[in-house]
Amino acid sequence: MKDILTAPFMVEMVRTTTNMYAHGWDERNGGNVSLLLDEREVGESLDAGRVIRTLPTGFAAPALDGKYFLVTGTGKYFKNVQYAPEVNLGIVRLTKGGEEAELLWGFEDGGRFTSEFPAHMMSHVARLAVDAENKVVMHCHPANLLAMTYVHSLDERAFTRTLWQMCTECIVVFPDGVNVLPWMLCGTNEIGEATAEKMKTARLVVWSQHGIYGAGRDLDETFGLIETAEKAAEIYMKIAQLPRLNTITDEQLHLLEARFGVTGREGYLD
Ligand code: 2HA
Ligand code: ZN
Repeated sequence: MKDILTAPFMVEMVRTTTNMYAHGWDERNGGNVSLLLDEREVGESLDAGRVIRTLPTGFAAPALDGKYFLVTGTGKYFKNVQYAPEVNLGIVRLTKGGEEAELLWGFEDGGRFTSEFPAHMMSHVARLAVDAENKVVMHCHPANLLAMTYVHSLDERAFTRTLWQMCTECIVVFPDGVNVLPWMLCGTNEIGEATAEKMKTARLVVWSQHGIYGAGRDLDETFGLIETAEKAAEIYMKIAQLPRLNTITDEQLHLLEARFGVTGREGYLD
């Protein structure tokens, strides 16, 4: 049996959560990440027949029955993941149509998965229906995106267009744009369902006055997606109160579409 702490998925998860903390996106216990694992990968370093504990999830997700996830723990600090992955992270297998999670590794202090588990699992279902390669759901609290939700219209087209105009690369990195939820109570099935609904049409979903969700095929890509949107929001927050003399025009955004072989969200460009 291989050492699970050196498994590529574990190393990447530790590096990514550490980096998210370093970026200031995950103060205290803020943020959560879930990574869909390959059964074969898990089997190389774990006896999948040995269930440590069974945890109720409080929702159904039949599409994820039998699937394995590496996930951050509730109340845990990203700052600490690198020093004690076996306490701050856990590997679970969903059973009973997603209503139960079998803990196979981690949460060694008796902990459990993130309070945002519903939003994560429901978002995995939504993204997998659009992209069979999707593996990651990532949530964090980047300051500029959050700040933007106080001063910018929450209209999804307007919000997306503003971000696209802030850096040349934005439309290339997230042509599907950014969907936006109004403020909602976090940690509930309701916000989970609302997030998953928004995930059907975009890989980024802003939670107003709270943070952002990103989805992607690996941890690096998903981190980069949020990083790019947050950079654009940072530029916006720097210039929002200044007279704007120049911008990236829709004509230029169309040139980027052609050059990089992407298509911006239908109806978002004039
Ligand atoms: O506490 O970020 O949304 C973790 C969170 C909740
Ligand atoms: Zn949060």
